[in-house]
Order: sequence, then C-alpha cells, then structure tokens
Amino acid sequence: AKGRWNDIWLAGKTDSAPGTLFDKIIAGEIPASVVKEDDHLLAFKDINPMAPAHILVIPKDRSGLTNLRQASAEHTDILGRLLIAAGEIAKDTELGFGDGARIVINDGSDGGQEVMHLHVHVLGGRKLEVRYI
Ligand code: IU
Repeated sequence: AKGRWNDIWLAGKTDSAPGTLFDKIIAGEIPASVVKEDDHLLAFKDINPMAPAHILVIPKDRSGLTNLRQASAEHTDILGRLLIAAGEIAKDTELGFGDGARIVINDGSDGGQEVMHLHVHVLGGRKLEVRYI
C-alpha cells in the first residue's frame, strides 16, 4: 500500500502544492463511498453533504490541477472527462438526483476551496435556489 501511496503522491509532482487527503481516498487508505471510478477519475459522496445528493468528482492524477486556475491545454482530456462524469452522475436517480443538479467548482481561497486537489461538486436531490454566493 505504501508503494501505491507514493506513486499517487508523486503523480502530483508537477505541482508545488503538497498532496491532500484526496490522495489517500484515491489510494483507498481512507474510506469513501465511491459511486464511479475509472483509470482517470474517482467520484464519491461528500462526507459533509450540502444537499440531499452531493458527489465530488476528482482527477486521480492531480498534476497541475490544484485548481482550475492552474489548468492548461494539457488538461483538456481530463477536464472533459470530469464534466462528462459530473453530468452522468447528475442523471442518476439512485444517487438521489431529480430533474437537474448544480455543478460547482470552488477555486482557490476566495472561491471557498478547502482541498487543494481540483474537484467538481455535483449537488442536487431537491430544487436548489438560484444563488451563487
Ligand atoms: P471545497 O470545494 O474544497 O470547499 O470542498 C471540499 C469538499 O470535500 C467539502 O465539501 C468536504 O466536505 C469534502 N471532503 C470529503 O468529502 N471528504 C474528505 O475526506 C475531505 C473533504 I478532507
């Protein structure tokens, strides 16, 4: 498990930012309720849900993707994958989603980002108010 953890940690090596607890979730070292996984991304239930349905979608390899402000053309593929996965999750009635969802990225300190590993919030399960702040 240690080798795997190191591999994943090093996957962020193009970042100057340290790894986060999401690396440990990816490594299976702390439990999460995973709803979707492939070679590129992981989606799991938010531990502190802000809506009846609240899923996070994250890239497994954070390289350069501490947040969206660091993104560049090399991230085109993974960014597309994250958004497509978010849309698929938002259609999943078994996860509690109804007719729509709100898909949010908190970016940086002023944006309310607490975990410095890009993540897409998929929120729903009730009719959400129209508000952004
Ligand atoms: P933010 O956009 O960085 O503020 O969101 C981080 C989210 O990660 C927040 O909603 C936490 O509840 C969630 N989370 C989690 O689900 N599991 C964890 O182990 C940790 C944070 I650390």
